[in-house]
Amino acid sequence: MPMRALKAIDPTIEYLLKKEYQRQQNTLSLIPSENIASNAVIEALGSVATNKYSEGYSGKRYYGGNEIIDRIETLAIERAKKMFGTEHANVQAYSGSPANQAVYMALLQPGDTVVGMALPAGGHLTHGWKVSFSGKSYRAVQYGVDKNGYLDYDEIADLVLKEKPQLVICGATAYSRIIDFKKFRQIADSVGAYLLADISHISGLVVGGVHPSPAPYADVIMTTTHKSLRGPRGALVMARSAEVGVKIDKAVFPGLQGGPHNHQTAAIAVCLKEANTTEFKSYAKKIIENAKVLASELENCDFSIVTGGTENHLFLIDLTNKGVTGQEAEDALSTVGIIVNKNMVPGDPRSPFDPSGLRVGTPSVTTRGLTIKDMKTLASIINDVTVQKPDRSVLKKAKDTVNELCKRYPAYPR
Ligand code: DSN
Repeated sequence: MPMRALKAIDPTIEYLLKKEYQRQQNTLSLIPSENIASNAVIEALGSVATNKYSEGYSGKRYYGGNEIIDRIETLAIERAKKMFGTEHANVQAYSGSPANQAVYMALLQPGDTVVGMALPAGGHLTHGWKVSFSGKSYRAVQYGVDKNGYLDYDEIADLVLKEKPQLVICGATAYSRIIDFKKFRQIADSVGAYLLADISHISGLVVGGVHPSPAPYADVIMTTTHKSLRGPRGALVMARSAEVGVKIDKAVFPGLQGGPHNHQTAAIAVCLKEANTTEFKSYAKKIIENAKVLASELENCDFSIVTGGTENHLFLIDLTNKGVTGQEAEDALSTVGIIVNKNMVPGDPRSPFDPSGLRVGTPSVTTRGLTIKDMKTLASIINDVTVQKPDRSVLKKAKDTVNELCKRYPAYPR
């Protein structure tokens, strides 16, 4: 990706971006929330649409000169509605956390009760965790997972009946099983609550047809656009009814944000077009196949996989029996070019800064083209490296293999 103008003006940033490009080419990301946006998405992101102010919505802006931006935003909205099967879509939220904040603002009053999944159990900061706006400005009650790592729907139903929230949130950042949106709808209905499905992690699987959709059940669906959906950083907030849609739009603008990031909107439109292809469906299927093989190969090497496997793009490894912490494993794997993130496991006695587990996911490597056979190779490397004080020759051999895989499956083919 030549950056001639940048090099002339700011060689330091050009150099650092080149280094980051090389880092991405020369390592494999197994971070489940990361992916590789296409050149088309990146071109839209780097476009002149960034120059334009467009506060408001298509046809009703507070600035002149928005004829073209209106067309871009309308295309993004129409594609999102069609793809996810919703009545309404807002494409302006800057990213997932502000998008969830907009949902709270649209549907709740400060102090209202929200039931969401706890962060250490696999939820998200904005699902009611105490340090985020969602736990500070609302009465947040959290559910977790059972001792085997599964959602316990009966327990969640009891909690909701007891706490009577105005909003129930389902969706996770570290949960490897299918989410039963219909059950969550029934649970929310038991107290007349709204249901928000945060499908940021799995939206690529949902539109790829390999994970059930929350569209028939959730009042609001929120997804970031840069995870399995493989677009630019950004978010979609979609509503089942026009009535809720109006509230969402008001909350995003003028409630929380000013001018939308039009270059981001254009890139979201591009990623939605890319997601509406048979190639994307095949990619979504392969993500899960790769994750299942990687998890079972690791299990064969005596790694303890939370819930014993996966039905989506990710899984958690509890490293306790290996005598290695999440941080140690993350560091060791990083030295051989495999990028993962340390993670808490259910009931983790350790701190989030050095937890007992790793979170592993396959969207990024699947985009690069890695296959089931390569998952076996990766499992073998992870097994060799995730030990106390790995031998130098082991590390070198692992790094050579990762280098070879990176060359065979470039993030950005030249
Ligand atoms: N930070 C994201 C993740 O890694 O899952 C969630 O927003």
